[in-house]
Amino acid sequence: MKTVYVLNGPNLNLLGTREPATYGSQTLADIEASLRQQAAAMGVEVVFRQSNMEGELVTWIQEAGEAGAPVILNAGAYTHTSIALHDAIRGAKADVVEVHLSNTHAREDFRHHSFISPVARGVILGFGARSYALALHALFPSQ
Ligand code: CA2
Repeated sequence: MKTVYVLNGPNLNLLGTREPATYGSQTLADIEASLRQQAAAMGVEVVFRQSNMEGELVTWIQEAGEAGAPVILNAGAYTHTSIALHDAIRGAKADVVEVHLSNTHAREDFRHHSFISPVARGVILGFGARSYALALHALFPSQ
């Protein structure tokens, strides 16, 4: 069975509790449940994780690369700061789709730069929880 890693960075565990105007009202568990349902219908297994720790995300990207599994990555604020995540994606030759709930380009200047985008296969942002589903369909178009 094909596998996709869905990796979520810092503070995404707070989804659904605050800032619904920016991030929607779904919790991360809601997003996980909906993605699992869609992936199951496509015959794809989901490894879904969240961490507030940069190094843990690095380890998981390496794990996905070793497994040859693509990654849907919402690195949260590390998107805008993390050379370590950039290097992990490059080093692991991980096949990454960068996703964001919000349209980061329509927000503060410091959210306009991504260290992930140059090493990602593609980027999907601004569609709320649907960004994750769109990434899943982008990775597995014929399933
Ligand atoms: O839009 C996205 O998906 C982001 O990756 C979310 C990050 C933000 O730093 C990025 O610039 C864009 C923040 C996730 C934190 O989410 C919260 C949810 C509720 C309350 C507080 C934070």
